[in-house]
Amino acid sequence: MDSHIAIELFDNLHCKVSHKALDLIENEWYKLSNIRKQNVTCGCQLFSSCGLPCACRLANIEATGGIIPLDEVDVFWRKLDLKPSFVDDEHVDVDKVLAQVRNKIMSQPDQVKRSMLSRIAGVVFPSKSNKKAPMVQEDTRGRPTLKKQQQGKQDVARNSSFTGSQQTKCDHARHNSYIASQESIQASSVFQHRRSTKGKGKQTQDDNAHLGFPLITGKDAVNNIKCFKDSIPSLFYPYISHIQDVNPDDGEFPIPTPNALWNLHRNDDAAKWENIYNDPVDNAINKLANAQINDLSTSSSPNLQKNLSIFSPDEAELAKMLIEMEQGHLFEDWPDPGVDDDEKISFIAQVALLNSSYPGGLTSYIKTARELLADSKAGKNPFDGFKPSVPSGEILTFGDENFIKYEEAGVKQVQNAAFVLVAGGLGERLGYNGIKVALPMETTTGTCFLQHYIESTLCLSEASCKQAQGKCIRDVPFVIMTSDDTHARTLQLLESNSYFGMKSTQVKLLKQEKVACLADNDARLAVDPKNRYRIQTKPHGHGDVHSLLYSSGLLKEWKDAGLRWVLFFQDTNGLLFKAIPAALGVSATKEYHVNSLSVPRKAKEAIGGITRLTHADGREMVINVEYNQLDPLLRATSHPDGDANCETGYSPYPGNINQLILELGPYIDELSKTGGVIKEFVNPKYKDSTKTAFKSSTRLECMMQDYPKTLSPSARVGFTVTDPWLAYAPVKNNPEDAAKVPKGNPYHSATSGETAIYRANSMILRKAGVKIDDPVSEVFNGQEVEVWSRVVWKPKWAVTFADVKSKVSGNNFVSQKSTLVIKGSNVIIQDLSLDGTLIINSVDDAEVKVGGSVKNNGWTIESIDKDNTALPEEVRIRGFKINKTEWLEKSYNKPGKYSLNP
Ligand code: UGB
Repeated sequence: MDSHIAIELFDNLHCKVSHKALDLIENEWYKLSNIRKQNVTCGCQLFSSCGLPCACRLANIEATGGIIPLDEVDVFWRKLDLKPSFVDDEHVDVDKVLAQVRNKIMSQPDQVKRSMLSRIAGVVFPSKSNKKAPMVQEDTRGRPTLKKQQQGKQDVARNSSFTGSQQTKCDHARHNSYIASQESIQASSVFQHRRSTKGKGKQTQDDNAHLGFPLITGKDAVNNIKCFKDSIPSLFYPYISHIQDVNPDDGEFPIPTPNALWNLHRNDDAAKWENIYNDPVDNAINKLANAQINDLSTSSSPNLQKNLSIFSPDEAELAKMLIEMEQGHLFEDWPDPGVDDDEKISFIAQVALLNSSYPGGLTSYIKTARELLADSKAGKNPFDGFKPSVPSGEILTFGDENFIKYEEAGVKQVQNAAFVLVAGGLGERLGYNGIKVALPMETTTGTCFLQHYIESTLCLSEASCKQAQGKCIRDVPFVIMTSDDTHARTLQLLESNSYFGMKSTQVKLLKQEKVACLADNDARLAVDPKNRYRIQTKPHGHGDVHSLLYSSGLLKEWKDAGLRWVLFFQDTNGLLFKAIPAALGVSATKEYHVNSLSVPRKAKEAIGGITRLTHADGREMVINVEYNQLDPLLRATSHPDGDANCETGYSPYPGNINQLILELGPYIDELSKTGGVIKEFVNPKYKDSTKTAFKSSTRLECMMQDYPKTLSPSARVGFTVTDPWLAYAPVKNNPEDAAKVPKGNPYHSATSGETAIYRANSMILRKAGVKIDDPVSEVFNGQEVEVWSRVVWKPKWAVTFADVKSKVSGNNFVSQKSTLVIKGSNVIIQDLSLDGTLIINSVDDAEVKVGGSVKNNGWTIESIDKDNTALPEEVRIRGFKINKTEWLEKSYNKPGKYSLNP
């Protein structure tokens, strides 16, 4: 090929460089026109691999009206044979050729040697090449300045394997043996396009991306896009990297399909890449089929319709479902494909999660929401037609014969029970920054709620085994329901404390998902005010625990293992385990399918009331009526005083403390009918009396104690009332709100939660015969509380009243200012007089008799300022701290019999 002779551009090169070099440059020259037409970039392969001017360099030379300078041709081509050459495709004898090359190089002057060696090194060790891509002037249209682009290109040229400048788009397949590593190809290829967030900014700024072709760059392509855009199915847009007007005479269809485009650019060496390219094409075809189906249903949402191409068939199906459920507003502001695609895909991922985590899916959620919102707007009372009355249940008196009998029966049942802690609530009312189960239950020992719950469960289980003459058949399951707000921190708390002595396999965490918020009475899902690609969500309530237990398969597993009971409890009640054995005994003795643990309730106290509801049509149920519903229900049904105390000083309706004991068999039977779905409610805050708009978005909620609502009248639903001081002292209210609680009603704060533990333990010791001073009254964080002796024991010392009684004998006395901490299972308190602080630690096999007189300055309680940020939050929310002034601490670390008698 000598036609280059006629091209002016080559004038400098005639007779100065080899014919092979001229042929290669001429090829590149012709390639330039294709590159221009197809709006692809050069790739600089000829320059990088052969040291000859590549297409973009030729274009630059031409643009400046010059001719190719001799310096543009590597010295290699100027010194070798200038005769025309032929491409030898036959087998290459590497050793022979290398020997020839070596001889040739050795015969050159030093300067030429260096040049040749550097060229060869550049080919063999491409990453070390110092060849740089040329400057190409472009309209930056908001992209990085030319200087910055140039820097980037140079870096790429240095770092990649002959992929040329960063602009290279479609050259990968043509590079054959010089192709870059697969990772670098993928970084810019269609495969990465959909899920990649990299380069998103660049694409969104590109006009072509705005036309829906994010892979096509350059203003020259705009005309082609405009011409053919409408003839190409929109779902292909994101995958098309260039468009060319193909001449119909070539036998090609004038509108290029992706395959046609591909064929235009492929060569045999690159065939291996074809499969990779085919996948997205096949995908796109599938999507087209899917989009055509969906087009029918998404026609009311043009923005969604345009974007269907970016979704997989399943994702498109979800989007279609939203349209069918009249949620088109969610797509209202969506830009064309190519812009924010990743956000759109994560939006659909969120929809998928909301859909899968709600029994019956989002369709069911929206339908129920519409019904409940309509009822709420119409002012329909969920208790319409029902008359409330005081139910009958088992009322226990701590420490009497009956109580001890039930405790014993309950302990026996523990090894047939599973314990379920609902701890998904963030505790907004408390305003504590950590998770509530990590809060110290009391600050004398600093034991947190979760540790106490786990240790109590283990000890009850051990006691149960002992009762069954050591026949321990299983580890008692312990489930914690968490939420996104609490999950990671709960797991971390468990792991960093070796599960507080429980086997990690015994503990299961079930995470509840939040539900979609509702923006209006039509149940239009609320868009997150901070992110248009997110649906706003809020917690669904503790009622989720039933569907989670059911869907996790745990209930069935437990039933198969022979369990009989499931116990549910809340996150911050330090007294709870004092009532569990007796309440479980009541369940077993009375064969209750549902047993709600309750306490006497002060009228208007913020806990639900257990109520018998009887309908005019004969329906009847014993159910918790939430505190905000009880008063209106009573007033509406011939109780003009509403929620009021009776002669006992308490409301006649026992207070629900959300400690439920369900019998597993009937529970599974019921859940297999309902799937664990609990009747929900909605509580919108309307802007005005027209009830047409909400102050803020609302959502459906459900409560675990509403489980009996769907039970048949034959279900045995009962309750067990215990003394108010024994079983309930939750930590729910922040100091400010607690201080506003009407006098006489419980504060439910960290202050009252801790002091209630000292009171209960002191009262139990009193019942067991220990003389304990009366409490003194003090005010912390604006709350007046009784301060009793700080008596604390580990569950291994006693889990029942019978245990306490068996470990206390003789004449014991504890003064009000005293602290007594018992951390050992075989510690006998006998004839002890304590006026100060005494701490006993002992291993299980050590039997320690503690008596005599202990007197020291002890640990005192000091009032603190809740706003003093120098103190930890855990302390500030109590309003007091413990000053450890003087104490006697004894540890018995080896088995044996010991006596402490100071
Ligand atoms: N909880 C969850 O696990 N997930 C959730 O989505 C919400 C909560 P609150 P609430 O004992 O004084 C209940 O918020 O709901 C957990 C009863 O309904 O402390 O206002 C959360 O982590 C009410 O009848 O209580 O009121 C916590 O462990 C009354 O008995 C538990 O659910 C009241 O408790 C309770 O959540 C009470």
